[in-house]
Amino acid sequence: MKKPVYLLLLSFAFSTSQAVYLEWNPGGEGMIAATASSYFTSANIGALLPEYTVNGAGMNPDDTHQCTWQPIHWVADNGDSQSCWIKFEFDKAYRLAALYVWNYNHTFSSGNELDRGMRKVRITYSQDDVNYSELGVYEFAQATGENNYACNTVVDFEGNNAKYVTLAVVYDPVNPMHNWGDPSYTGLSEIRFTRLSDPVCGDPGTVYLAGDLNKNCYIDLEDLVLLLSNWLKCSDPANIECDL
Ligand SMILES: [Ca+2]
Ligand SMILES: [Ca+2]
Repeated sequence: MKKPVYLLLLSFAFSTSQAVYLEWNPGGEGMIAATASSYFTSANIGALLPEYTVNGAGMNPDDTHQCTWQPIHWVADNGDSQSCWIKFEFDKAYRLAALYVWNYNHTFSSGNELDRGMRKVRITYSQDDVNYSELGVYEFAQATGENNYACNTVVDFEGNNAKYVTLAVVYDPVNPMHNWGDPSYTGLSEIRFTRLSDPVCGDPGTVYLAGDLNKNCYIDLEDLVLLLSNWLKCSDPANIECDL
């Protein structure tokens, strides 16, 4: 006897969290502060502040960075090159997805200062600015010196919760790798963070209750109808006639 078949249009359009750019937005939502161990003040263009790495200064519309000598980069002060750090603060803790880096990218007619770029960098993060966890030590690629320099270092933040993130050079006097070779200065042109959107059903790690047949994180009539639509059917490979 043919079993009755129950039909219902069920939604299987699952979504997952998306990476969202955390904009520079002091006083609002997103990144609200950038501080550093020090900054250099140029006689002709003024202070090279840490916020120039996050406020879009020097960024082209196509998300590349310029190489001109303008207040568009951060440079640690002379004497702080081997111990410098830069710290970023958000308005609240976010599940960070990735860090995008545009290293120090200054060129001029007779040469460049690309060797000022941060190289060996310890990345730590915190929710209270007191207790920090280490994400790891990474090598930041050297900038290209082009006026349309595209991001060439991406660090996976693995969804860790952070309100503060610090990038600190790692100095080894025997084999200095804290920057790309400049003996006096270390700098950075731009960074960006992305965060994961708020958790949604379907994200990796989602817990599904027994009976949540359509895996939408609710047990309701849709699951019951799905169950009934297969009532007394079978898929026993040892009994191909069982569904008749
Ligand atoms: Ca910049
Ligand atoms: Ca369900």
